[in-house]
Amino acid sequence: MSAQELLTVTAQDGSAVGHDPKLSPEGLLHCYRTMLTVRAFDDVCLKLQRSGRIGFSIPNKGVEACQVGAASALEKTDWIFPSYRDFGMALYHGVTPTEMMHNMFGNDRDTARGRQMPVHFSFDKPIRFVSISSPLGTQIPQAVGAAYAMKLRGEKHVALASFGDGSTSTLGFHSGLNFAGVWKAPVVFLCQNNGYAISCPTDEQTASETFAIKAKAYGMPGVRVDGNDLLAMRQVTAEAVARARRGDGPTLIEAVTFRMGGHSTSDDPTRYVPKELVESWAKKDPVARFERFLEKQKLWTKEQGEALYAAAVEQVTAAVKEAENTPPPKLESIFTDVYATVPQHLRRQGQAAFELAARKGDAGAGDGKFPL
Ligand SMILES: Cc1ncc(C[n+]2csc(CCOP(=O)(O)OP(=O)(O)O)c2C)c(N)n1
Repeated sequence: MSAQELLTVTAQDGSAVGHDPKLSPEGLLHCYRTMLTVRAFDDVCLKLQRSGRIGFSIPNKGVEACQVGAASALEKTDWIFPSYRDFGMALYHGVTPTEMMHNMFGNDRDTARGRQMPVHFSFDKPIRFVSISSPLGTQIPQAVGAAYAMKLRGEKHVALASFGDGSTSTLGFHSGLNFAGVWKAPVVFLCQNNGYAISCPTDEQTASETFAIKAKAYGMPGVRVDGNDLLAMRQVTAEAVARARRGDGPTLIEAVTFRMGGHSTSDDPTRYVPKELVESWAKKDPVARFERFLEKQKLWTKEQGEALYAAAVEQVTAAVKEAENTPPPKLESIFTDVYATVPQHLRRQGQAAFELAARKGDAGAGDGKFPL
C-alpha cells in the first residue's frame, strides 16, 4: 500500500486476482444490489427535485463503489461519520430507502424531523450513522473524539470519517488528523477524491502530490486506492479497520473516483467540468466494472442486472409514496428531542409561538422560500 501508487484489484475487464478479504456470492450480490439502490435513489431524487416535490438532493452517481466497498469493511457496531454523498454506506448496513426518503421530504418520520436539509440523514440503527454536518470537515474531529472515547473505554469499535477532497482544506481535517495520530485513535479517514469541490478542481485545492501523502505529516499511513473498484475499496478499508481495532491507530485513505453528476441539484457541472473528462470517467463506471467482475464469477447476466435495477427503482418509488403521504412534523416538535427537560424560557417561547399559530394559522407548504 502506498500514498502515491493507486491500488487496484479489479481490472477494467472485470478480472480480479487474489482479492482479499473475500466475500461470499451473497455478500458480493449484496454489494451490487446496494450500488443499484444508490443509483435508483439518486435518479428518483433528481426527478423529485426537478418536479418541485423535494427541495434538494446530492448526486451520488460514480462514487457508489467507494461508499459500498468501504462500508462493507465495517461492523454494524462501528461508527460512521459521513459526508452528504454517502447514501451507499447507510443502505449497505440495512437502512431502508423509505427511512432515507422521510428525510428527503423532512416529514414527521424523518429522524431529524425536518430540521436538517434533505440528504442530511442520521440513523442509530442498524448502523451508527451520525447526523451529517453541512459545515465541511466537522465530522472529522467528531469521529476522532468518538474513537478516542472508545479507546479509553476499552471498546473495540472503529470510527470511519468520510469526506471529500475539498474538506482536506478545513481546520477540522488538520486538527482531527493531528489528534488522531498523537492519540492513536481507532479511526479511519476516508477522503473521497472525486475530482472537484463544487467547481474547484483538485489541483487548485492542494499543492501536495496526492491527498494520501498528507498522512505522513500526522504520523499515520496514507493509502491511495482506485475508488471505482469496489474490491480494492473493501480491501484497503478492511486493512485500515483491522489496524485501528488492534490499537495501532489511524489510517488516511484517498479513494480516487469521479462525481458523474453535479455537486448538488443546484449545480450545473457542464459550466466547469470538461466534457472529455466526463467521457473518460464514464468508461470507468464502478457499477459496470463490478458487473463485469460478477459476470466472470457467473453471478450476473444483463437480464438479471436489469431486473435487479427495476426492483430497486420499484422499492425507491414505494418509499416516495410512503414519505410523501407522511404528514410534516408537528409544530410542537420544534422544542422536542433536544432537551430531556425543556427549559422554562423555551417552554414560554414555545407556548407563545403555538398560540400565535393557533390564532393566525400554520405556515403552509410553499409559504417560505427554499433558499437552495
Ligand atoms: C466550512 C464550509 N465551507 C464551505 C462550504 C460550502 N460547500 C459545500 S459543499 C462544498 C464542496 C465540498 O467538496 P468536497 O469536500 O470535495 O466534497 P464533495 O462535495 O466533492 O463530495 C463547499 C465548498 C461548507 N458547506 N462548509
